[in-house]
Amino acid sequence: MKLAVTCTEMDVRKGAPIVFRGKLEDSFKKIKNIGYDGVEVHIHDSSAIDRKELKALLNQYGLELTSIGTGSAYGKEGLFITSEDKQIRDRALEFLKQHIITASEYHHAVVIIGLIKGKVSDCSSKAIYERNLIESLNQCIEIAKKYNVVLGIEVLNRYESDYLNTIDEGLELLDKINSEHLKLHIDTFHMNIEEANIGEAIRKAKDKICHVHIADSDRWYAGHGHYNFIETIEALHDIGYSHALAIESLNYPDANVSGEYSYNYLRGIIYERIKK
Ligand code: LER
Ligand code: MN
Repeated sequence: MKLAVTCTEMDVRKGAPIVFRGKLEDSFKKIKNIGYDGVEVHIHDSSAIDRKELKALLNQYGLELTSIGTGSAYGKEGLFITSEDKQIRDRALEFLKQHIITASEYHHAVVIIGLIKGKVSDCSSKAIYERNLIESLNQCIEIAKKYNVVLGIEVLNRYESDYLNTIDEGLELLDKINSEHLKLHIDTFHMNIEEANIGEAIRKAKDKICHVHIADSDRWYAGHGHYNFIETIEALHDIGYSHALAIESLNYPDANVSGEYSYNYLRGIIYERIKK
């Protein structure tokens, strides 16, 4: 299991769960010094970034790109892939396509489909929402297949999304779509709210999990709250999960302290419990 941490060059609000902000090079330097294996970069518009420069920076600091956060298209521009307005839907899909192209240069850089999937309440009915969701996901999958990228649909808590709140619901959706290019992306903060038995839910999902977000129960760094990380890490180990645990927490009291605490706390559990 690898440890990664979120970072972005976007202007994000203080309480957003992204740890390192500001110039990527400065963040990468600090992230590497802490000991992390990789980074999850939150990008607004992938077509506007210098992909070569991103790759060069990652190589320079020996960091893996584990995932791309895509939610700002929804947050900043109101774009979502279930919209009944075809123009909005197509623009959201184009954003995802550009992220897929960015991800295609890396071994396992998951393109996250979280907030960009939109909400049932943004549509006139649940049936329309589901129809649009499946249609759009299938379009994304075609592109992901072409570029050999995995899409991770994120299971979010009920206060942030009115659709896909539990791993079970995620598995039901995957059954309907059935593609190796669409898997589940889980998040400890959301699981803490929604899952009756987190270990059991993870074990049930098996190889359908492609990415994991980490924050404690209060969304601070791992170790600050009362989330049972031992249970989650043991369950992930049991299902052979070998990808990243990416810290997506508040950066309180500051990015360095928060990044360092999460790293040390999780490294300790991984070392003690799974001897790696
Ligand atoms: C995004 O990964 C997420 O977990 C949401 O709660 C948005 O912040
Ligand atoms: Mn998340």
